[in-house]
Amino acid sequence: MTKNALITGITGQDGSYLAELLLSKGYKVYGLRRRTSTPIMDNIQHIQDEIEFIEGDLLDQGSLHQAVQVSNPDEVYNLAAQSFVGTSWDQPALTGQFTAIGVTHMLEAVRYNKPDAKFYQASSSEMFGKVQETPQTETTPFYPRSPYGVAKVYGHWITVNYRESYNMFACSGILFNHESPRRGVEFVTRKVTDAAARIKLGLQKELRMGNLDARRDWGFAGDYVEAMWLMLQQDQPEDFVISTGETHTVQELVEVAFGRLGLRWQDHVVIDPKFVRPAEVDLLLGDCTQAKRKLGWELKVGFEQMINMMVDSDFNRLKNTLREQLV
Ligand code: NDP
Ligand code: GDR
Repeated sequence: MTKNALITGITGQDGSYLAELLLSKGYKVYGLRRRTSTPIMDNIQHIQDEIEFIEGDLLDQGSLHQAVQVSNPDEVYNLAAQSFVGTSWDQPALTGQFTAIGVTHMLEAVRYNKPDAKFYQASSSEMFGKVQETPQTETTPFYPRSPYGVAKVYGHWITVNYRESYNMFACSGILFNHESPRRGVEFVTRKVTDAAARIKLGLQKELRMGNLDARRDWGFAGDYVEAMWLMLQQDQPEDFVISTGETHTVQELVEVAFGRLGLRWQDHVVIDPKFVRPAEVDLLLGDCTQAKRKLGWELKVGFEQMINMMVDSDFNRLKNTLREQLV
């Protein structure tokens, strides 16, 4: 029997990979999309005819009730959020509304309209913040360091609370950073791969960056959406850490990206205090032993392979654009 899935955040990086995965498994995919005057559908253009879109917003409870009623989902993936940590200091209250309270709105919509649907919440390694132990596991205490991280802690605990209060199948994936050619250009990996490609093509000279010493555990988004799906195929709801188990500095990321194009990063990277955050998460390194053991989840794409994939994608995209402009 065909399963129905409702994805919030369908236009984002993860939403697009998850939609592809679920469509390949024969799901009927419904995507919650908010109305914008200039819709950006880049990530899902290739599959948009296969998705049933429902207009709605995390802040509009009525639209979420309707989304659940219309889609009648077996599985709900709550990926929508204000997801850029940097912006969360500029718009802390709005980040709280979307990223924290938005989760309660989605849970309420499921509880009232389809309480037996399985619910996935997009929790984050940012919740560990000022880390209390390394590597971080499902039991490591949270100490968020940004309004975004604080909001995600709320989203995480309200999901636990609905599981325990209403016996709902509600769980969270505590996902470490994951990237792809579909990553927004404000995030550090894509900012670097896009800039390296522009510099190589003579479109840009320098790249202004913040803290090069921060360490992150970076994986590939395509691998991570498989973990989301696996979590909802379990008999009992449980939260899992999803990570690579490797950590790299931002400088290493810059070295790999510029190296791919034969560039010396030292000739182009300029440190700009504007990109240094008011409070930093210095080190993230996840231990995903539980996910490997209980979900059978496996990582397929490593750090360097992923950065090279992103550099190649940006380089080819920009080269093609330049070629079209010459014609
Ligand atoms: P993106 O920023 O690429 O996508 C966010 C999505 O949320 C977009 O589709 C956006 O729509 C939508 N959205 C934002 N606000 C609202 C709103 N008020 N109502 C409805 N939709 C809204 O994020 P990712 O795909 O990278 O991440 C997916 C989720 O996973 C997020 O919750 C993120 O916080 C979390 N996460 C991400 C990690 C990562 O490394 N990528 C790691 C851990 C957690 P629009 O296109 O209209 O802006
Ligand atoms: P992060 O991702 O904050 O970890 O959140 P981001 O790529 O923005 O930053 C990673 C690290 O790079 C440092 N950095 C810079 N970051 C940006 N964006 N721009 C710069 O110029 C720059 N220079 C250095 C940052 O200080 C930071 O240490 C991501 C998001 O996807 C969240 O939604 C998700 O929850 C977490 O990953 C896990």
